[in-house]
Amino acid sequence: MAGVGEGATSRRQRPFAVWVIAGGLVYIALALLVYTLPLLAAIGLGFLVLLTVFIVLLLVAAGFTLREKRWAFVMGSVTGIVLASLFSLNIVTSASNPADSGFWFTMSALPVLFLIVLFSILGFRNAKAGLMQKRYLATPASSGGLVVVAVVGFVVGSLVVGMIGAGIILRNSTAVTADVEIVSNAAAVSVPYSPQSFHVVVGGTVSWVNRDTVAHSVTSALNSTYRFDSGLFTTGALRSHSFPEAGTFYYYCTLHTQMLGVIVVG
Ligand SMILES: [Cu+2]
Repeated sequence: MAGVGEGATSRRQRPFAVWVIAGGLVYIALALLVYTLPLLAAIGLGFLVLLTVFIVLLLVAAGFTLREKRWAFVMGSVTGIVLASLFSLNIVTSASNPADSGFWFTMSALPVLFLIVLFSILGFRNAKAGLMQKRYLATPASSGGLVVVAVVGFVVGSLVVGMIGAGIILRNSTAVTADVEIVSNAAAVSVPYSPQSFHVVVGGTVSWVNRDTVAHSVTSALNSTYRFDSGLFTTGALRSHSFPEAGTFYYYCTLHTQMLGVIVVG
């Protein structure tokens, strides 16, 4: 029973820094789950396993961070940084477009990761002497608390501005017309590029507009003798390509390889 009493005492005395790190890690784990759940139908089993591994690693690191284990400080930061680098392509396209479904995730998870790494480095360096010895790690009424408030303020601000921007982008994008539309929820439907087959004369230009809330590409099929690649483009964005020779050209999306379309030239 002595152990229970001890636990209650140490919980009350836990330094502010470990709450910031553990809270941040739990936030990223939950946000990752919420962000990827609607995409589950479109992603493969391998990705699902990877996702589960990351969520478990984040939660384990959070738990042991609360116990002020030095290795947990390292584990949490490294897991977060590896996760960010794996998603770097999505992060760039999501952050550039508030109408992208990943915008909220990127704009909240990245600043939170910054806090995790910052407090983990400081926590690791001060773990031997004890985190309570440094005021900025021990209590929110310190420079450490100010940094957290500033970052949370930045996140809330960018999400509010993003919501306003997303409304404007979505309203404007309905006015944009193109030959082929990338439809809403494209990664999960049977006809992602509509019309799936588009006919154009030799030398003609085909345009695509993205009406989905995630980035996609228009990229020639791997076995195609004629290569073209739009690169990733997000909600409301337009891409076009001219076809100088006759033929049947299949294309797909580099992010969602099951998305297929075809251009018939001639
Ligand atoms: Cu795609």
